[in-house]
Amino acid sequence: MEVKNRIILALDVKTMERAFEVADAVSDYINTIKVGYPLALAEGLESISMIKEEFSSKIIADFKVADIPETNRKIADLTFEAGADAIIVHGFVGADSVTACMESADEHDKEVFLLTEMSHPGASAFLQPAAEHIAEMGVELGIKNYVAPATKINRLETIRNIVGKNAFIISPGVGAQGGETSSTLDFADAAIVGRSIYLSHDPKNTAKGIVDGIKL
Ligand code: 3DU
Repeated sequence: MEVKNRIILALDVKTMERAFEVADAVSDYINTIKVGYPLALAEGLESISMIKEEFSSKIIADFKVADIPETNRKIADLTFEAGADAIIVHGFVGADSVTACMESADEHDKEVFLLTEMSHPGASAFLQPAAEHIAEMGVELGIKNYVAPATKINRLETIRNIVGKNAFIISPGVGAQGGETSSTLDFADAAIVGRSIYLSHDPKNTAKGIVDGIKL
């Protein structure tokens, strides 16, 4: 996936009005938007196509899909039919559940991102011990896209080493959660930034500042 300026906006706002304001403000700098449960539950799945059409952006649906294969398949089908370019899928549920999403993606000519490990402190209890196995499973399944944490650079590096240099890694946790853009981009292809941008007084300049910092 081509991500302009290597930054993805996590648009975790709860109204379409605010989503449009923020997406419009950053549109010179960011062309890839992650829509998750906050916006989709508040405004419906059509929030995906509305943003996509208005800003010609790519949409990654962060639904952290984690169910049995049959249900995963339905979730992925609905998400792709709503216009998402990619969907984020949990790996801990196992190969059959992930494969169901991959089959949906293939049929719709869309993409799957495999979530290996999360960025918050609590993830160290159960997910971290499994993360390397999850990444290995992704490689065995032929998955190209991964999500790995910006808050734990050594873990991000470990996952990069498993999935290889040709894999595409996006990394949440930059800014509000304490991760730094430059060290994240040493190992990830793109950084995901949410609150630092959409809660700032001036989302446009904040996005510009982040992008300018990458170019230094
Ligand atoms: O912390 P921020 O506001 O920059 O947002 C980070 C986004 O990435 C947010 O949508 C969150 O749900 C998502 N995310 C993580 O923060 C950590 C993960 O491991 C996976 C997704």
